[in-house]
Amino acid sequence: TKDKNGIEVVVLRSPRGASARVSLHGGQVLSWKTDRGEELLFTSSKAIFKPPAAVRGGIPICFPQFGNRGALEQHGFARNKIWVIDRNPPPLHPNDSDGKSYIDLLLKPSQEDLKVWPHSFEFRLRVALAADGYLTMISRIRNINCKPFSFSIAYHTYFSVSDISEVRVEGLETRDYLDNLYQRERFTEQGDALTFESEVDRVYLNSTHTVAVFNHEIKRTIVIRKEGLPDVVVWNPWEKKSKLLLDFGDEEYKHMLCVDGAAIEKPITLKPGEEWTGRLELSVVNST
Ligand code: TA6
Repeated sequence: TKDKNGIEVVVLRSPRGASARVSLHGGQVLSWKTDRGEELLFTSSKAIFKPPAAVRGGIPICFPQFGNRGALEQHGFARNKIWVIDRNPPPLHPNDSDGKSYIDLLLKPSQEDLKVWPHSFEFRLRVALAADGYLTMISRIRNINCKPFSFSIAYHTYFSVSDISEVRVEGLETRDYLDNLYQRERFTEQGDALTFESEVDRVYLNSTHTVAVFNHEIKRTIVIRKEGLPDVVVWNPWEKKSKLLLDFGDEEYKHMLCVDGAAIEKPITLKPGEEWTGRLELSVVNST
């Protein structure tokens, strides 16, 4: 269906009333709600809905690169492309289908994509909503008989929070991270949980553990589990950077935090015919 902004969206619903809205533009999850109708993802009130460009918020897919190195646009082109519904996807494990409401999307390079990134790939994305409201995103990226290529990828996940000063993130203790505020220099996280008092723009490395985002004020904990995604991006632009973003309100940094399952430090290389799978599962516990 088309939503109020004229964007093609697919609505996933769980039997108990949880829901998710997935846009064909960019394969972007625009909304993920609990069975009580609470919106768990942040979307900027100044978001620009100009299909197929990515919308500020939700979960844009950063592929085939994260960041703005090299010839591609920032975070690659996948989030700015129209995806199609994949009517007969190659089978996934029954756990990824049984009892779930899901959609399969497919992105293949256009002629102009091949000019900037000359690799023939197929990117299959399954977004699935489980009966208990968990959201799962499974990416399967295949090299279609071309020379080996490498890519980095991130599910750029904007979580909605009541107030950033009420948020702490656990599961990244002792991890090394690349700090985008210091020319991607490498540091080691000493503290216990992460708390937020200023701009943060980091890629935590080799974190296979579960990551949890605690928002005390509203008694909500989001649990992030991932496979094939060793890194975790943590980003909050804070006040100064927010003012530089056209599609982001000056005060909105207080109500969002990006914690992204990603594979960035060690790009993934696929030989002809090889396929990579990356899986992200988001769940809410202790919700009010
Ligand atoms: O989260 C890391 C980051 O690269 C930040 O530096 C900031 O640029 C953010 O992504 C948003 O990027 P975007 O291209 O969506 O404005």
